[in-house]
Amino acid sequence: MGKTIAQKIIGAHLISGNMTPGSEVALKIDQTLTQDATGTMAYLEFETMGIPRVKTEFSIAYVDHNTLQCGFENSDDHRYLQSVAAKHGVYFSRPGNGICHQVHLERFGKPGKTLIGSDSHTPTGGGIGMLAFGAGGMDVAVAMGGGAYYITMPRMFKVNLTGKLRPYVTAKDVSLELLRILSVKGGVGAIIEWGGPGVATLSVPERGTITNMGTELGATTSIFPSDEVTRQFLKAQGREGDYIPLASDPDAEYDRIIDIDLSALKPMIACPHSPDNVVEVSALKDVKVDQVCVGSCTNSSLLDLLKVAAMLKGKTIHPSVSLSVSPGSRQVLTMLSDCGALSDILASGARVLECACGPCIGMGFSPNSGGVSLRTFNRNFLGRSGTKDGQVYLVSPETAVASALTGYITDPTTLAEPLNISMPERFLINDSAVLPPLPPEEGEKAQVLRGPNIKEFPKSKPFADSLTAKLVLKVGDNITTDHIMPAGAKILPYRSNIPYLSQFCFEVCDPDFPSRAKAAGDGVIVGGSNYGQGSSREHAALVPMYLGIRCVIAKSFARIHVANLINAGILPLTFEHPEDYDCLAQDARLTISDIRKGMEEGTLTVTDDQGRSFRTLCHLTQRQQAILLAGGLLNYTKEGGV
Ligand code: MIC
Ligand code: SF4
Repeated sequence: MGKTIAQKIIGAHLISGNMTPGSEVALKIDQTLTQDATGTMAYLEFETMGIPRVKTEFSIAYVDHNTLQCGFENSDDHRYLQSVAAKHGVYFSRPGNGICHQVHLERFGKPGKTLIGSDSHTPTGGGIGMLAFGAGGMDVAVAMGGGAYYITMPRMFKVNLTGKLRPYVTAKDVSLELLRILSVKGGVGAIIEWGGPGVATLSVPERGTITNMGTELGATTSIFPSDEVTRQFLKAQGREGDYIPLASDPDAEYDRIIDIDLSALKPMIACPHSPDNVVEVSALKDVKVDQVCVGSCTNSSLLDLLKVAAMLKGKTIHPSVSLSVSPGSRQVLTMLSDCGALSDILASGARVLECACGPCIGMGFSPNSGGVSLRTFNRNFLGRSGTKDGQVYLVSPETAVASALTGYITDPTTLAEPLNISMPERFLINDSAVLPPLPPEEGEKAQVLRGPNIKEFPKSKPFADSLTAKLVLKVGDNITTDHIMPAGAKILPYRSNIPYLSQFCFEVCDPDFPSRAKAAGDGVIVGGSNYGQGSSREHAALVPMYLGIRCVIAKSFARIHVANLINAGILPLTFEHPEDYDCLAQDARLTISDIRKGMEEGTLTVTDDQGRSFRTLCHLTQRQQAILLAGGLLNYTKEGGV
């Protein structure tokens, strides 16, 4: 039987396991990336492993999330990251150099290689034919130390593209259309491969937009073939030598095939507060707009911003709209400036922000109270913008600009002038903001600079054979890691200070949760389906663990979060009968007995204080069982586990 692209790359990186969907495979990882908000934790974990130098082909630490320095905290973290990276063989991308996924695609991603990153949008690398996964910081630390990355072998989906996008209809609309079809749960357990004759019409940045947003489908990752378009892109980045062709075999088999005709697509928009709440832009034409933000790792490439500039040229944005533009990288910003496009953006009245995540993670530019904000980003979860009653919509850069000009949500295809923007033949190459690590002899002696913001890593407890704990929180479906551990300018600087962060755990759902959980001692959380979707932040597991949470029982889990729970030593259980969810009430005392035997058999019985019992499933590999019994991955590794 023929192979898909992902099966070929997995096959070439397989350390152990078999490639039948559902079984565990251990993969060799070629490259790692971290960003600052998750990176401090990842390097603290790496340091505890005691390995002097990373063992990957290439590892890099980006600073793009916590760039505002409103106090010493972020500056201290940046110094820590720079020094720990230099010491241990990791490249360091300085603050201002750009958003990790954009810079990685431009400068370091390579077709056919494996990449894991401590950020859920790492699959952006699939735009260049990499097999790239988002992961928790601990998994990245292990991979930096040369350890394998374990995943459940996914099913293979194919999106078959035909036709060609019409003017003002974009890659973002393709992503939103797929979210409309599949929902935020539709990609769980699958790798999405993009194929068909329409692929050749899409540039690498457009492919990157699509693989980036595959994360919102819950997919393990997404990938495009590596073809002539990829070669041209790499050549324009001065990296033609990194090109290899990659395609699936003609007789490769897929578990599901979805057809999308690019020519028939219309501009789409995701309404508050979920990326799959998608309708056609034209359906919302009377909605007044307060704020428009262009940028984020989804839509901040040079191609995107040249289009934005062309649409704004000679025009002024609507007086009631505030427009921000955050270029994805210094390369993008410099090239915009060199060709005059930056002046067109500035002359329109837009505010140009730094090359960083910025408003996407609530680092400034929060909307006004109840304000309507159109964003070219990938997530519009409740409260993520920093304004709890903000109404955030997700759109393409073209829809964003059309709306910024009119003051209302506007379908850009109603605009008269067609855009004629193409990819440059050569990008401007200047990697001076990427600092190489110290040579090994110097690295050994180098000092790591730690500020007072870095607090001790919380200790998790090994499991005894039975657990009695209080049900401290019951939540519904599609709980995101932004609900569990919010981000934003006020909290993000404390990503290496778990005790401080813990005050904000589940703040949007139930501000009393932290005090209740602490008072309860051992606690359980009950969730609906797709619990833990969204960001890869392991803080959404470490903080509940710090607050005493020992177990989460849900209807289903998101992939990265369940791995983070296990790494943090929290037992993830799935209801065998989802109706049992309805019978559970907050404050119940739950007992789980015969944990060791139940883990081996894959089912555990939970009994409440009324004597009612229900069964839960825990399909854990032997390694995962051992990690949990040890009380988390760090304890397991210290005890010699691999
Ligand atoms: C996000 O988009 O939610 C983030 C911020 O990039 C996160 C990582 C984090 O929480 O630091 C992600 O996507 O993994
Ligand atoms: Fe940064 Fe936003 Fe991308 Fe996350 S989704 S990496 S916060 S730009």
